Amino acid sequence: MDYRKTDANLNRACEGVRVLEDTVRFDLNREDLTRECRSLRHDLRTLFAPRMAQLIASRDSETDVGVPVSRAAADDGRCGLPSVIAANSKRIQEALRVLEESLKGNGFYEEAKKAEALRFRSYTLEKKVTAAVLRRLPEGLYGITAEKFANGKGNVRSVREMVDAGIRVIQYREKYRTMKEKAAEAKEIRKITADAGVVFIVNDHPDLALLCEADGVHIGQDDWNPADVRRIMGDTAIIGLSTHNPDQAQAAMRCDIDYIGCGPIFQTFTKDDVCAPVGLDYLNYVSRNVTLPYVAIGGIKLNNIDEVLKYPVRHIALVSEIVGADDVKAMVGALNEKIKQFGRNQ
Ligand code: 3NM
Repeated sequence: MDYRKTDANLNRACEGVRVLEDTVRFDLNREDLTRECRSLRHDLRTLFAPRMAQLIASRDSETDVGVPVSRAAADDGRCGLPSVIAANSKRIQEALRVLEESLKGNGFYEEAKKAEALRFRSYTLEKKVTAAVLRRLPEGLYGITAEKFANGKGNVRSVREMVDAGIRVIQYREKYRTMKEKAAEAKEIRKITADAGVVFIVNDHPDLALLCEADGVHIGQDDWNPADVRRIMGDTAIIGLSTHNPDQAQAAMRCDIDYIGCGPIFQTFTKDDVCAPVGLDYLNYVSRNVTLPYVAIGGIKLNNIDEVLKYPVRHIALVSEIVGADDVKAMVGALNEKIKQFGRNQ
């Protein structure tokens, strides 16, 4: 048995799984996926547990000719969680293939088959973790277009200003334009957001979201069925659903969606068919009872955001206050300052 090679690849595979595990655990708060990663790591260690003494004894990192080669290699320029997950999944799979071949080459066919099964598990895990990462809503301010309240500015210009001001998620919401006009705007907004690495969500229209390759769709209670939207959009799209009371929040948790809207917190004149404000009571309920990410929305302004930030909210949408600001950058800066004061990530 080539213990030194086996030891290196066992460590490589386990380290790769750890990167996935800590991403789903600390970045995504996903207990189910944390459990799956842990179980894969555990089964891998168990497979080699009887040989642990020989593996450790064979270790000789100081004379490894691969160390200077790897040190001299250029940085691969990896950036963002999806590429970290992709790179580490490859690391796991490659290491498992080497382990499998080593076992086979030394006549341990049964164990080689187990290593192969672990490699197949890691393919599925990669798919699940990648989907979870892609479906994560960035924390902080959530920007939404509303041309009617943007002081004569078009939606595209509003988006450019919001993105330049550092907002990490933009929703295209436009009730007063034709589908043709919406398609043209959405495509332009996709380009701006993609260039800036900003998440782009389309309100109401899964077809439009697919057309312009948006990251997700936001729907209201009377729009599409969330399960139908999932079927249309696929496993890696973000789906958000507006909710206005505890029953809707509970129902939302049984759906395959990624966040809920929680509002209107205060009175708003931005949405035509909106219900009466549900106030901070509903936000309080959601913060204590809902396991999905939630976006506080409706009538939130610079002068009342403190009230909202007293709750453990991580996503806040302000429509008219941002798109209608004379200086969007200054407004976003002031709002982010408040968010920072309350110790929340931006
Ligand atoms: N959804 P403003 S309230 C788009 O309660 C939207 O689901 C709401 O605009 C909900 O920040 C709303 O200008 C409009 O009050 C929010």
